[in-house]
Amino acid sequence: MAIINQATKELQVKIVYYGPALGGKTTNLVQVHNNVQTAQGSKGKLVSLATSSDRTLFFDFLPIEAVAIKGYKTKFQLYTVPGQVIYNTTRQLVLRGVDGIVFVADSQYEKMPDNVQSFANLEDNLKSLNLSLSEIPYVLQYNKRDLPTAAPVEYLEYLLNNRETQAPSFTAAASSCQGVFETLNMITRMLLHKFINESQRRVA
Ligand SMILES: Nc1nc2c(ncn2[C@@H]2O[C@H](COP(=O)(O)OP(=O)(O)OP(=O)(O)O)[C@@H](O)[C@H]2O)c(=O)[nH]1
Ligand SMILES: [Mg+2]
Repeated sequence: MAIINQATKELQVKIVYYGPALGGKTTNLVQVHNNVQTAQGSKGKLVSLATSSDRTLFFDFLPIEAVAIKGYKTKFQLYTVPGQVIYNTTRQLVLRGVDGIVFVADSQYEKMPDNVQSFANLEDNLKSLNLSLSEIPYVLQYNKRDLPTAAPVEYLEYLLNNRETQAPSFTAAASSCQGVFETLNMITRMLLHKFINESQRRVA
């Protein structure tokens, strides 16, 4: 849950990277961790709880502190869920208190069923927390664009972003950091807009 402190002008938000197994969620956090210093502000330690083969077992966690935005000292807590289907209980736990979501889809044709299944699983898990995508800011990232087997963006849009209010979507090749900060900047902007504007309106 976002924590906003008007007195100290501090805002803390939780962003969860969600998506199918091996889609590139952990890679996004690794790239943010490696490159954030110059781009956005100070960073904390990247904590990864993974198996020996680098599959996320519980989650990854990366706190980053942005330079003051609109006079607020802003802390973003970035989490990834384990994408493997069997770890659903863990995904539900990590989603608790989520403020914003980045859905990392794998662009490869053969991964489309996994993408669709993971997106439906996200909606189900939000529902079990009495939440829905209509109230939680989220963005889509179509990752692995560098691979020759990547499906056209229009196809991904049709499968994952075919609704009345479309979410912002970004193409990415997270392993070479392409699109990683574009995605993060958009979700943080959406969250700042939501929380700072809302709370200023309440105060006014
Ligand atoms: N070619 C290519 N490979 C990528 C890209 N992004 C990630 N990968 C590779 O895909 C594999 C899986 O990436 P991870 O970041 O571990 O995927 P994940 O979504 O965290 O997977 P789980 O933890 O199992 O849910 C790794 O070998 C990455 O190097 C990309 O943009 N292009
Ligand atoms: Mg992972």
